[in-house]
Amino acid sequence: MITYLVTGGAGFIGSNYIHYMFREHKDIRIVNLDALTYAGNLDNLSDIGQGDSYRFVKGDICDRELVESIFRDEDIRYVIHFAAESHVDRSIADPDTFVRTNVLGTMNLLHCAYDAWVQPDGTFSEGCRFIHVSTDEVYGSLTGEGTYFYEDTPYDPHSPYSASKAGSDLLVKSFIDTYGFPANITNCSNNYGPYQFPEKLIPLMIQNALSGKALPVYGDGLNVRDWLYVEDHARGIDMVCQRGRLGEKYNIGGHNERQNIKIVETIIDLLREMLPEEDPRRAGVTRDLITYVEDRKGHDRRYAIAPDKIKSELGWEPLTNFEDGIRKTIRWYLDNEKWLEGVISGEYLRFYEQNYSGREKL
Ligand code: NAD
Ligand code: TDX
Repeated sequence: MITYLVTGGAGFIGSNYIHYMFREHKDIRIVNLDALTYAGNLDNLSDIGQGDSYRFVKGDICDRELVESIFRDEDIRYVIHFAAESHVDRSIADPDTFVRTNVLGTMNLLHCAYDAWVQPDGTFSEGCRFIHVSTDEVYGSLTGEGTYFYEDTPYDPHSPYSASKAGSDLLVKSFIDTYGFPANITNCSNNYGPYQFPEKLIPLMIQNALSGKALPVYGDGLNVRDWLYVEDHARGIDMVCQRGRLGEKYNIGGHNERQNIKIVETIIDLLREMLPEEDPRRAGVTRDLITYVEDRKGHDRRYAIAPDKIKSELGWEPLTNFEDGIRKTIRWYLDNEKWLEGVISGEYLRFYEQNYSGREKL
């Protein structure tokens, strides 16, 4: 039985990854360390019981004693590090929390994994590996058509979120370069799918449209993001963990670039198609809900990943195209309205008010 330490496994991508891993692998044990911030939700994993193959630990990745105790008590072979503060708008309002969790938390995990895995001769226990899950936002913003982020594209982060992720990437790189620490960094494009917290574009637009609320589009709505179905990301991480060359960095993305406004229009069209005729909300889901609002500060114009390396070295390819993925996602939110109601807590409503009420309409 191989034991994984997954951090942030109660969040969006982490919980999808845990579901994926239990579906795809037998004889694995997952220890899920998560602080259960506003973004972490044990309902995402309600079908997975504590037992021989799964243990949940509520705690902070910055807590040295706690993380050391996990490495002492468990025979951790792989660390899959998702835990982070992940929302750009929150990082603009409160950068410090991002530095603490994303930079110092990653540093703490690196220390503890190093201590647990290092041998007397300075090499590391056979087969151990640390996967640092990061983002394409570290590369900054693309301008020219047909340009892409490659693994050697220089870092140029603009938001406190992406700067904190860039800092954590560089700390992992420093451990690889200095100590020969067994790690990989993966940089993925925008994910979408089940269990995504409704502060992010796609679930926010689904939730607002269902409630007849305005759909707030930042700026001119022509910013481009490169969307990947979350399960394809989970599979990419798993492939890097099993077969990636140690010390290498892999970009993950499916060449699916879309302007934000097109995403919002697609969601409206699909909700109209998928809501039953007799659902009273259907009539209110129209393009009239689209409201252009003041732009995000430092808003990156375009992201687009070149996934050539992970394709050629590991044979990874996305299996879900956007047309299917967005339908599956909307279906999931329609079928899981209880989940959605459950995560929209007082804290989220306060954030929503702070982020959107001050924005001028354009
Ligand atoms: P999320 O915000 O949905 O989940 C983050 C999880 O981390 C939550 O469960 C939260 O409780 C936990 N967490 C936060 N601070 C913690 C701390 N101090 N200690 C322990 N746990 C803590 O985020 P996500 O969208 O699932 O992203 C996961 C990772 O993937 C992040 O590192 C993010 O940078 C990266 N990433 C996200 C995307 C995307 O589109 N969402 C794309 C590329 C990379
Ligand atoms: O209300 C909104 N209106 C709007 O126009 C929101 C929430 C977003 N947007 C725009 C901003 C972006 O151009 O939509 C685009 C996507 O926004 P987010 O969902 O906030 O994602 P993004 O900022 O691109 O970052 C995401 O992808 C990379 C994740 O949140 C990061 O964690 C990940 O690293």
